[in-house]
Amino acid sequence: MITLALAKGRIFEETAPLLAAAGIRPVEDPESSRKLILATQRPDLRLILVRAADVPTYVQYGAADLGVAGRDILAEHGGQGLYQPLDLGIARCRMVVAVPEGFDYAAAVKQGARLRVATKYIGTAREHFAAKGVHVDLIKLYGSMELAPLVGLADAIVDLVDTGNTLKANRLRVVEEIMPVSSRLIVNPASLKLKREALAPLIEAFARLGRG
Ligand code: PRT
Ligand code: MG
Repeated sequence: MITLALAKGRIFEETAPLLAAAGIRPVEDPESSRKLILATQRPDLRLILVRAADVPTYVQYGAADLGVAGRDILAEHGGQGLYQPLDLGIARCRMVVAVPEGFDYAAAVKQGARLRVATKYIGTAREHFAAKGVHVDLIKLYGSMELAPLVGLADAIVDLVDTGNTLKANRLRVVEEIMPVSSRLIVNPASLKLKREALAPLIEAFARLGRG
């Protein structure tokens, strides 16, 4: 049995066409089903649905043989125990530093001010600001980071931006780009050895269909 870990929402929606092109279709719609293990029309392949941030953990421990995870999630996870053969080029966005429109970020940094930064990407943010020599106190949030500067919780946020509409609607602007983000195929190294015959054609199909 091959187990593929995916997150509902963006990741599933953008992975589904790649799966379909590789001849894999879930037998139920994950968005409406409450099941966490979904059979596919291939008897030797099943999907498990987990939180986006948990995909690397399932693959690292071999509970899933492979998965699809954003570079944002992988950077935060660290990538230990994961083989990352492919950038699938899906679910693209950017990880950025954003501040309220009226906040002079450059001046604050120049003055050596200590900034409060809210984010769910604590590790990545710490590395980014340390490399720039910017002093920060990081505040861990689990979502809706855009709210934090509006209510005085933080001076800045580290978050993902796609169209920029969410930042704009909340009167925030990008001041630094941390990294471009897209989703990658991740594989458990032991699975790759033990199930190579089943996994190799799948990885090759993803390689042909992805746009990395
Ligand atoms: O839902 P859950 O809390 O479990 O996790 P999640 O919200 O992180 O998962 P999900 O499914 O929303 O995102 C999964 C992955 O999609 C992320 O890990 C990224 O790799 C990728 N991705 C691509 C994005 C975006 N684009 C994106 N725009 N993830 C989140 N966003 C957010 C962004 O932070 C902003 O708040 O979408 C909002 C809208 O963006 P704009 O700029 O288009 O307005
Ligand atoms: Mg979400």
